[in-house]
Amino acid sequence: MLSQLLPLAALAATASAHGLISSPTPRRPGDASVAACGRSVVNDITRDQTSHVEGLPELAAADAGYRADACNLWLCRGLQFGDNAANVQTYAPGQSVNVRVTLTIPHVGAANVSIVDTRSDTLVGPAPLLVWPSGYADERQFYARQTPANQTNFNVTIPQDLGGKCAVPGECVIQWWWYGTGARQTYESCIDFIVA
Ligand SMILES: *[C@@H]1O[C@H](CO)[C@@H](O)[C@H](O)[C@H]1NC(C)=O
Ligand SMILES: *[C@@H]1O[C@H](CO)[C@@H](O)[C@H](O)[C@H]1NC(C)=O
Ligand SMILES: *[C@@H]1O[C@H](CO)[C@@H](O)[C@H](O)[C@H]1NC(C)=O
Ligand SMILES: [Cu+2]
Repeated sequence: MLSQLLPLAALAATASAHGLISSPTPRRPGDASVAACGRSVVNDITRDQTSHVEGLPELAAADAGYRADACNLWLCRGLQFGDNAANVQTYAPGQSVNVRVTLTIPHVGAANVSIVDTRSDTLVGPAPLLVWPSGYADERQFYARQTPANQTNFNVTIPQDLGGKCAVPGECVIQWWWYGTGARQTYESCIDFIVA
């Protein structure tokens, strides 16, 4: 992984960076996100696409453009489907999907990958697709270049039964979620998809 090859000086230059899905293309900010979350939040995410959620609610609350009914910062950091309609993946039930994550600064903690109903912010399917209850992005492993490869390159299996959900673009995302326990920072990155 590129970031693991960077010298420490280069890491220091990106000190606010932490993690993001790198493949498939994750949700990105745009005009629809500005309309829902306000420009302050979108500027913050644009400056550092890998940064955490904490701090965004305060930015949003102080921004007249923030619409609490349209922007849930705890789901995909508030990023909206409207900016990402060109990046909807189509998967079949039972399909194995390869996901790559870029970790640039570690904070050991818990992580998971889930299918989420974007309207209700609830889990879709029988269980999260993957769970790391602890030990994700461990600083000691990271700086020794020993982060287990399966933390940043893994396959998830689309469940056979999603209860009829995820047929319409924007309805569901695959969300990668990571919480650095000591740092108290939450990272979220989302893939738009439908099942067909
Ligand atoms: C999984 O992710 C959700 C957010 O989508 C979070 O609230 C939950 O605590 C996580 N569970 C674990 C076991 O990490
Ligand atoms: C990930 O890789 C580690 C070894 O680096 C292994 O111990 C662990 O079982 C693997 N986890 C999964 C979910 O494949
Ligand atoms: C993901 O699945 C593909 C296709 O089955 C396989 O070649 C690859 O090794 C898998 N990757 C991981 C990280 O398990
Ligand atoms: Cu941090």
